[in-house]
Amino acid sequence: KRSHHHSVGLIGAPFSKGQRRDGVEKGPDLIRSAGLVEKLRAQGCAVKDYGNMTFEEVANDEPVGNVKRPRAVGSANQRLSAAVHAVKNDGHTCVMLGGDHSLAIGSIQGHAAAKKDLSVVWVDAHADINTPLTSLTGNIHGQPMSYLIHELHSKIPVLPNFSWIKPCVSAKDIVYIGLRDVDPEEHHILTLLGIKGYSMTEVDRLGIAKVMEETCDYIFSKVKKPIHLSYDIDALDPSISPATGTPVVGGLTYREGVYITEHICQTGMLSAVDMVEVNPKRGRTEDEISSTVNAAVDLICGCFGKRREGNHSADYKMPLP
Ligand code: 6HN
Ligand code: MN
Ligand code: MN
Ligand code: MN
Repeated sequence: KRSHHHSVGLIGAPFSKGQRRDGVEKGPDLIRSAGLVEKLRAQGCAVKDYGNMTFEEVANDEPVGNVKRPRAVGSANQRLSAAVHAVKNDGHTCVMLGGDHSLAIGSIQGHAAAKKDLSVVWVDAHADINTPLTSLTGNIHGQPMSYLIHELHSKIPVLPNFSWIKPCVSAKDIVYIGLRDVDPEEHHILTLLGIKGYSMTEVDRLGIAKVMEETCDYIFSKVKKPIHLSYDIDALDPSISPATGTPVVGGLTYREGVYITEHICQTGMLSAVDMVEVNPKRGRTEDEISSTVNAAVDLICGCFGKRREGNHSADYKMPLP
């Protein structure tokens, strides 16, 4: 069944200025330390690790209106966009380890630069679709989708270091899974644009298998576009992944979270993955941190062929007596 092998290009983006809490910049190294590269290779993937990006300090990064750290977030994402573009041009499925979810701006932009037409599957407790003008917190990790969607372009004010961003995703090519903490302003936007979403209510009603079947029917209804999977670890229930900046009760189980990745893998159309918002400083114990980090590793492994039924390589031969 699984004849193709996956070629993974890994980029670490230790960036945290899309939100207030430090620690989330430790995500890439922690996820690597938990054995991500070794595990992916053991399951038959070719992995090229491009290492961690570095982000320079931006002086005098005063808020613009309500928006915090726009210059740092804008320039970090511009550089990430170029890095993801390069990984895609090298022929890999790109895995971007965050960092906070503002990094989806650069990741999706860079992916779109290489692949033109994308679908986006956004797995998150939050919709991250506030515009700079609707955001109550001013944190850009709650806004990335708004900069990327064609239909919202006229609602986005000019921000310093954001002028390189070109909207690259259509509202009809987005599916949300796991929503349970959506601001009223965001709910208005989702409704106005008719964006497809499976909140935890739909996960409860339909079950995750039906949610994924419908998700893929929806995104593949016209043409099979490459999939950008943007996975916020806070989509999972905080009992599994407590070490994150904005945990919300009532989330996906570990099994539902992994099922999403297994199903997306089976489509053969996965082209880029973000794994974001792992923040060890938000874990109260070592167990809370390791549970969160290990879940992130398992989700990524699920994206690249790991199956719970077990795996074996095509050339395995039983030992003879
Ligand atoms: N995340 N809706 C809230 C805001 O600040 O706009 C929360 C955003 C959370 C963002 O978890 O990636
Ligand atoms: Mn998010
Ligand atoms: Mn979130
Ligand atoms: Mn596969």
